[in-house]
Amino acid sequence: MAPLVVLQSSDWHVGSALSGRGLGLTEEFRAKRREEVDSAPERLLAASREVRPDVVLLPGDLWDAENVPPALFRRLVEAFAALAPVPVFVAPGNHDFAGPGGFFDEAFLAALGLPAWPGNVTVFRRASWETLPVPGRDDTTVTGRAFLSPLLEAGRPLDPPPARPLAPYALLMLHGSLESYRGPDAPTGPKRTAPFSRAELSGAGFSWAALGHHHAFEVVERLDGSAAGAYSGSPTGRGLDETGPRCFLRVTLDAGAPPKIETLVSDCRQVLDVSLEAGGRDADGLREAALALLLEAGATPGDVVRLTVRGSPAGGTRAIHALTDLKGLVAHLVLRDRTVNESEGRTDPSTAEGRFTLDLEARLAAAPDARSRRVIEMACALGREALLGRLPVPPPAEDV
Ligand SMILES: [Mn+2]
Repeated sequence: MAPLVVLQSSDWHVGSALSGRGLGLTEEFRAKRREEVDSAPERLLAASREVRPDVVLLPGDLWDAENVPPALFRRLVEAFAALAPVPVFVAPGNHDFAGPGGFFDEAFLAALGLPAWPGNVTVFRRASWETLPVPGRDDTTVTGRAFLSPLLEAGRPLDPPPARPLAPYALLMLHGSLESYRGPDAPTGPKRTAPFSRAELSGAGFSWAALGHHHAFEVVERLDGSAAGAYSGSPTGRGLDETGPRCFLRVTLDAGAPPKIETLVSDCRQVLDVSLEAGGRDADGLREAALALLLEAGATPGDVVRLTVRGSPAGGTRAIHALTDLKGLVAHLVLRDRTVNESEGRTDPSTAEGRFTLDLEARLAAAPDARSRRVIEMACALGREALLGRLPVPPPAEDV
């Protein structure tokens, strides 16, 4: 039996606006990054030429919203057609759901004069599990299902699991929330959809599960420690919930051996979110510490970085001003000042500064939400600067 090579990716979210993500991207850079997000189909094609897979698995969220421009859909199907004769399987997720009148609807495509899905692509269009053969591999099947709407699904897709087909290589595609997932985009409460547990996935008995929905690369292990499946994660970092290296997965299945998982770099830059403790440093000290931090985080000139400074710098040192020079080191640097000026008598009620600080700290403690807290923090920092006789410098605009 020949080994089976799978190329896996998901959660491209092409057509993402990339606004309101707390990165304050310039218009020019945002346009560039949007084009990078939208070029996922071409990058998958390039990866496929390197990997030479037997099958490509795409478990959902290829586009971000139903109103994705037709031009982006066209790019997608053109890249898929160029993958031929490699068979491609798509299991629509909650963003690219397979509802009537959408891009998975052949009649809708014909009416709009858009290209049909190429012959090498198989789309799961039903909400119930379905098992299909893999063209050219009579030892392999793919079992999948589709989201038919963007609504969250509370039902457990693997309880009970679909019947494990008899084929030696039985692949599963599942768009949903692994309950133990711990990535930065891990859902809290109701954002969870089609939930399943590690035990349910292991128990379903498939050779490999290609998972979509969560955006960080994460392998799900069986109870014996071998890999049952993985989230490849999104191939392009779009925000602070998609930090670090991004990848496509090459998975090799070989008879009884555990699956071999290799990552292929899928993004030309990364989003990094790092935090610096001011630790009483002056401007030079802060710059030096920030440089060391960026180096340690693996920042490269193409990256998008948010650097938050916390704690207390040396008296009179303004962290943001000290670090502005670093902006040239990466493609986009967001500086966040969360420092507190711990001067003596900071909360001494016999001084104006002390009374002001105590009053604002009381308001801070009673603030109803994160936005109000942030507004009070800024008022406190600027007001104290003014009371100390220093020119208050408003911080750069930020998404609260
Ligand atoms: Mn997604």
